[in-house]
Amino acid sequence: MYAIFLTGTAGSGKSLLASRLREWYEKIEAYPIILNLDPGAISLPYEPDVDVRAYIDIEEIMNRYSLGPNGALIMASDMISSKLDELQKEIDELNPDYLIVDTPGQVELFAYRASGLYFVQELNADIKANIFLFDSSLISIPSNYVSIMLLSISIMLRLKIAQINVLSKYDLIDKKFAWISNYASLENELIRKDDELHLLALDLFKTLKSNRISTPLPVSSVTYEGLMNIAALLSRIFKGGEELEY
Ligand SMILES: Nc1nc2c(ncn2[C@@H]2O[C@H](COP(=O)(O)OP(=O)(O)OP(=O)(O)O)[C@@H](O)[C@H]2O)c(=O)[nH]1
Ligand SMILES: [Mg+2]
Repeated sequence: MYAIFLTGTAGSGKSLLASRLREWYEKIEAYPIILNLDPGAISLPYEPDVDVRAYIDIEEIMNRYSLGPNGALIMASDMISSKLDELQKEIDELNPDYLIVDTPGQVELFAYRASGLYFVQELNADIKANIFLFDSSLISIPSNYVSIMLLSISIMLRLKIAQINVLSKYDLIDKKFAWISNYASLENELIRKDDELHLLALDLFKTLKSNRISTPLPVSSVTYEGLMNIAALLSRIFKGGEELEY
């Protein structure tokens, strides 16, 4: 079984992409399942096959510990690792080819606290990969694009598994932002501005480039653009490209 984690800032499109990936793998006649690992999810654009909400109830935590929604979310995220055995048992009984893991909206609660990290490390799967979503709607100028790239590097350094960066909601991008999927034009945009912060952004960008951190893959879960490219990259990570012809 291969595990695919979906991480990214709140509202970046993790849950909808989870459902699109499940559709994709079903289409190629593999057996994918989705694990919803977001205890705070109120409504999801798919029916989860395994659901952490069966074990962690935010409302109950709020009532029992007299917590507000934010405190309860932190506590719920910290409880995820303690439910690994139960979740793993459900997953193993289903015995999928691909496990798609939809993580909590607040990426810091998942990737920067011990519980989420423990879950990623201890989940039993042959190979694990992380898809990090850059939300297109947060990127309007080159320097905030660099700042989101740094967030993705930070997650990569935390989770220490193969990572694919994705530019989500690509259908919403103003196509005049050509620099968004092209390193050479991004560098030109950064050079054209000459205030101090743009110089800092330019320096950081050069570091990313020299470390061969690639530009995020443009993807839309609405038009399905780019979905095949994600699947091809995942296939390369998992099997060295066997499924590329699909
Ligand atoms: N136009 C467009 N909208 C999208 C796309 N992907 C997601 N959305 C919309 O963006 C909103 C958030 O999507 P979700 O999939 O719930 O995002 P999420 O990262 O799971 O959100 P949280 O779990 O709440 O952090 C929803 O209204 C989606 O319909 C996309 O590719 N294009
Ligand atoms: Mg979600």
